[in-house]
Amino acid sequence: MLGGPIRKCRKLWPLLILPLALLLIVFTTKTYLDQNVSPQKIGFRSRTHQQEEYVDRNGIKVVVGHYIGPSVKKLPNASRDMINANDFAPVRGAGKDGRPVVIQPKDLLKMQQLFQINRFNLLASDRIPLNRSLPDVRRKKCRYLYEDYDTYPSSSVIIVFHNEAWSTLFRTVWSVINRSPRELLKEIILVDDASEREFLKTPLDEYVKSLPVTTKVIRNSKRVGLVKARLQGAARSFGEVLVFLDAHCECTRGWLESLLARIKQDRKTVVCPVIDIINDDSFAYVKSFELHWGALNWNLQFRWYTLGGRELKKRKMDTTEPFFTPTMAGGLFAVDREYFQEIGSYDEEMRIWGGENLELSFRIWQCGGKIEIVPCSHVGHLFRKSSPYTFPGGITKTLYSNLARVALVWMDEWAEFYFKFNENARNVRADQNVSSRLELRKRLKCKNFEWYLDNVWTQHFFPKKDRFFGRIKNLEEDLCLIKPLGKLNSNQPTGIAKLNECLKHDMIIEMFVMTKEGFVVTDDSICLDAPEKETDGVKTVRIMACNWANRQKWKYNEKTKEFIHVSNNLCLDVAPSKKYEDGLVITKCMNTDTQKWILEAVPWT
Ligand SMILES: *[C@@H]1O[C@H](CO)[C@@H](O)[C@H](O)[C@H]1NC(C)=O
Ligand SMILES: *[C@@H]1O[C@H](CO)[C@@H](O)[C@H](O)[C@H]1NC(C)=O
Ligand SMILES: *[C@@H]1O[C@H](CO)[C@@H](O)[C@H](O)[C@H]1NC(C)=O
Ligand SMILES: [Mn+2]
Repeated sequence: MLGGPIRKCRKLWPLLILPLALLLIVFTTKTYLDQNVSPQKIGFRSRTHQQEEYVDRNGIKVVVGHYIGPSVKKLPNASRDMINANDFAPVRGAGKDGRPVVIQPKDLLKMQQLFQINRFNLLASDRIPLNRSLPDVRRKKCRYLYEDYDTYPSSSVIIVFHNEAWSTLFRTVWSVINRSPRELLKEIILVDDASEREFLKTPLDEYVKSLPVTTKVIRNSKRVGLVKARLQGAARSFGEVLVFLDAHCECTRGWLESLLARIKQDRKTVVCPVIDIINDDSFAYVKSFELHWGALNWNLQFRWYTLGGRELKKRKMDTTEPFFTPTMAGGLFAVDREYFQEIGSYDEEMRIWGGENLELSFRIWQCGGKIEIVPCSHVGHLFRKSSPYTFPGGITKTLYSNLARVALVWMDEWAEFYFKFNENARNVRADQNVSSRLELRKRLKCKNFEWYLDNVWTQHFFPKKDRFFGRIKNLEEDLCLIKPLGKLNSNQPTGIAKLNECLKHDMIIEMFVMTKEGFVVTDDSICLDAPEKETDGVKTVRIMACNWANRQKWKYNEKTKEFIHVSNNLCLDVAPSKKYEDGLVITKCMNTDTQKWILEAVPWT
């Protein structure tokens, strides 16, 4: 009697497990979403694994001026001896002409151990000679543009280092020595921000004496941070132009002349080279993409964005002409020494690292200067997936204090917008005394942030009085448009445009701007996009990097509540399946309820 039902149960239990498993998946996914959705976490926690440098949609690795936290991977630790050893042992021809270095399988464990010291392939670096050759990556015309360089201002190259590897540090130095006209290079200044490694102490002092260019070494016994260390270097310099470089760069031919030429023309222009990529695994030198400019996202993280419209056309006209950029990455730039002092050098209250590049960028533009990228100047920078540096005082407090200062001094109403969505910054806001920097702003008669947005960063996606900011809600479904979470390590997630429960609190992932031109943009320059031409079947709406083309233009009809894709004259709608996992489409306008949208404005000032 009992046998029957039990056996039946046995047959049934896989059927029971399945829904349970599904439930579990749904639950964990939801928890994951919830965790990532709170505002302070969007700014930081959810990005813990994000890289200091990332690979963009074009497969190009770019700098992000933002600390990301320690490496995720657990590797065998390097011993104390390994950390203090200088195992630089060049192999003839290794890395020649910027080629990659290949490590034999027998050395892989050692390679992994050494990797964590600086978070790059130290074993590979230590095999490449200090004066390795690099390809001339400039456009041909660049070679003849700067032949009268003997009339250019002289320069001091300032390099701050903290526990840098010997080979990367001195390859930087040698690339400067080998590829700068001696007349233009007054000196090199190495500023040690309290390094602990033995070989960076006396051995470095001794080695520097043998260099063919005057090289000063400034020491700090306590960590002072990037800003103070650079200011120490600037204070001891004699060149007419200050050139700041990171301690893991390699300069290519013509890098310096083209920077100095622009400063000679206009001393209020701060110039940056095109930053190429030194691969952190192979040390290959890779030319990077030029049609980018530097800006920032809603969390005040430095970002490279692709150009479009007028700016792109202007740049394509003469590819050797310097072009302007709203912000600079901060690691590599040149500035007239006196002009740097006139505009207030750096905010000395900024600690360790982070935010100083934005502060300087806003200040230069708002106070009458310019920032430009010089396409004839190419410098390779070693990009890492994680930062090896320690942060005395705590990363969160340090970084957000710096960023709060940027917002409080330069961003006017947009500071409130930043604090609204960024709890970490909000928490340290009251601790900031920015009175001396505000005085500086007044003394220099600087323009306001609105001017900066309107005139410098014309493709910005911040809210403004003349554009909508808030949620985009579907009337029928009572759901909100959401920015795809995307993969970690990618700052420009793309995907099918989808709806999500409207969140009770104002969260960045549900916030959109609609510009006067009709672009529907969210943080990180991501736009609502649909195919421009007639395609067969369903036209899926995507969320992807803004390209400022017609396919990303929309029109909202207040009366009918329709959201119209301009070039197709079709209406934004939920997928025919009506399952919101299937995302949004554009279809023939029929004024059905699923085609009705509410723009729910969210106050931001
Ligand atoms: C590696 O170092 C970390 C911190 O210094 C320590 O916590 C960990 O136990 C070490 N791991 C090994 C395998 O020695
Ligand atoms: C590179 O440096 C080594 C010594 O460090 C020297 O022997 C060699 O001649 C240099 N090569 C060039 C091309 O300068
Ligand atoms: C802020 O700093 C200035 C000097 O830069 C000082 O005069 C002022 O008293 C400080 N304010 C507060 C509230 O500490
Ligand atoms: Mn760097």
